[in-house]
Amino acid sequence: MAKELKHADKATQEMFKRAQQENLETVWDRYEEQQPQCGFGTLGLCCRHCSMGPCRIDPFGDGPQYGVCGADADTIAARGIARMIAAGAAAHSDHGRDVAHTLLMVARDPNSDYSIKNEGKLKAIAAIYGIETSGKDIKKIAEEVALASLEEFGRQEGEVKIATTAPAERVKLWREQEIMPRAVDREIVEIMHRTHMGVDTDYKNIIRQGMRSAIADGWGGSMIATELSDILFGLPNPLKAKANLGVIDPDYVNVIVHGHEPTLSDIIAVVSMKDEMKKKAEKVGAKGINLGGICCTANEILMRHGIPLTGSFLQQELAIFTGAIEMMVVDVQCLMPGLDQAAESFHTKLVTTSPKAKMPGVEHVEFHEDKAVEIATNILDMAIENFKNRDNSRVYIPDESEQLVAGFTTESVFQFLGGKYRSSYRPLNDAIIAGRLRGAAGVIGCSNPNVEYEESTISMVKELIKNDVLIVTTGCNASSCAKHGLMKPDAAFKFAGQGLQEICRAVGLPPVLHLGSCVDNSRILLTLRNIVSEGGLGDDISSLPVAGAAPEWMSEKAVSIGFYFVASGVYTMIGHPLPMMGSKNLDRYLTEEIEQEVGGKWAWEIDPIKAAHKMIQHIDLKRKELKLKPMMYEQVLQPAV
Ligand code: NFS
Ligand code: SF4
Repeated sequence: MAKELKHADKATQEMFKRAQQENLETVWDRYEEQQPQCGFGTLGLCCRHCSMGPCRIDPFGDGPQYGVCGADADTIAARGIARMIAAGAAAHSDHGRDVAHTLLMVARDPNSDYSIKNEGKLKAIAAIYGIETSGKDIKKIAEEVALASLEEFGRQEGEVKIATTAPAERVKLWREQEIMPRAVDREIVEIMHRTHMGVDTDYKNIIRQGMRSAIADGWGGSMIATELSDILFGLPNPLKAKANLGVIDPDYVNVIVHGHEPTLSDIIAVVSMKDEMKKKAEKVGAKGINLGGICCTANEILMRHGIPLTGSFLQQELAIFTGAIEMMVVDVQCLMPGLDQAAESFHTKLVTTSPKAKMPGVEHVEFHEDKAVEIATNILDMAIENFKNRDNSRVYIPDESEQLVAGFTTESVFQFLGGKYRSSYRPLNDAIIAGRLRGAAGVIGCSNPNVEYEESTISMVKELIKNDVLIVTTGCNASSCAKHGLMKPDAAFKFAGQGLQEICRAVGLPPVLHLGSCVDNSRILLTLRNIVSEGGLGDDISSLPVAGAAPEWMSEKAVSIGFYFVASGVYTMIGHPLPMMGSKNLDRYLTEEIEQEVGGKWAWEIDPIKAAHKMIQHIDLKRKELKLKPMMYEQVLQPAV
């Protein structure tokens, strides 16, 4: 059995203890049972790409150094990483494709349950695709934008057009390096081709294709997911909300949406607020429906509707263990197969909705965008119906939740910083130039039982803000920051350095800004682009005093994200290294040589304080290269070891 979770938020600690007392199995228990995990896999030295194998390379040099086909450690490790990128980029981009399909449906179906909520952004995206908008019906524009976005996935020749919105210097470099993506699907397919037995064996060449695919994710599929979601569901605006398991309310029918795509969760959010649903819930003795979210779909509806964030990835089973969840509705990605067992131990009804993600024995209510309200209503009716099956003697909800401000975007952050009437990046750039702000960091990503839950995330973020580095965050890292109170404006006074504090005080911002879900990392890319175009900090992302990190990364999506940040020129830090340390050449390429090619590079450091200081060193190096003023309020920095 696992130990206690010393660094997790209090609700998680409490629920984890309870799970152990009640013999309910969690992700941490299964992680323990898997120990020791396979060393070949951890080092990236196994291959089962053909049936002459599986093969493995001896990391100590005593045993085999080549697979049956002759592939060495470099090739095998690089192929493994590239396939991770392919899977991650595929997941994000398929999400983007689905949103594009929804937009197309809205454009063509006069009776659609969705509508166009943000005409301004629709027109801005139309401009990127060269679509004429003046005097044209809004639905017609939507149709053309949807079709142009869908083209980005399947085009055979040319370039991913939306990626050309990156800074001009960056696009030029991608073209020179031959990593400018042609189309999202094409790059992913090409990874699968090149990593098939007997194709590409040059580890650098394999990784370069990986980067091309990752760029097609960040500056393509993910960006399309974000931008078209803003068009369909509205541009988020800063709002107050609550986070953690304490948002579960025993008096209500509790429904959790879990997964990623806002097409389902947004409509459930809207339907759950209807009076008619409240009345139905009252009939069974509840006060109404209480909706909450887990994983990135939580971030989507948090940002747009203020729906509380029940928890992050590692809390999905714990939420069910409260005994007060009538239903958990899932769509795609980051759904633990173990949820089924968890739900079986309680009255919780688990419902799958996507034809892409079914679970054996679990009820499947397929979601179709053309009957969105009807299906969402049915799902909520099932939850209400299940209220009577709740065993009140088993209900245990930790009384822990935190306030947060969420809903920042590339557009809204800087409305804030520029003051209400002057939406501009100038104040941000000026704060960096003047040395009030050292720089900015995107700290993002998952949580993973292979490290102490939330220790890395929270101590890294605190260390960075203490040193006047403004944080933007997304995904489960954002949930962790919220649960630990780092997204309240007064967090600046408790934890931030003096310069960052002054900025937060002037504009009422928290020192850690919630930019949304994982596909919304594209908002970070566009923010970086806007900082470049505002001027004064060099002419490419690689010259900015910024860094990225995913201290507790877990998924293949995180690998794709890391690679698109590196390929965009960002120094990118993760805790546990990518599974490729068995190849010294690949390690050197990713953490050193790659910088010559794309201006960004990887770094691995498991100690979050040391990791934060390596990021600060990088930021300071960039400040020096830009000949910026010394920091206004110099901190006594711990040296990075
Ligand atoms: Ni991102 Fe979101 Fe969380 Fe990690 Fe999973 S929910 S898409 S992959 S675990 S941050
Ligand atoms: Fe082994 Fe080569 Fe086949 Fe991989 S591709 S399993 S290294 S023979």
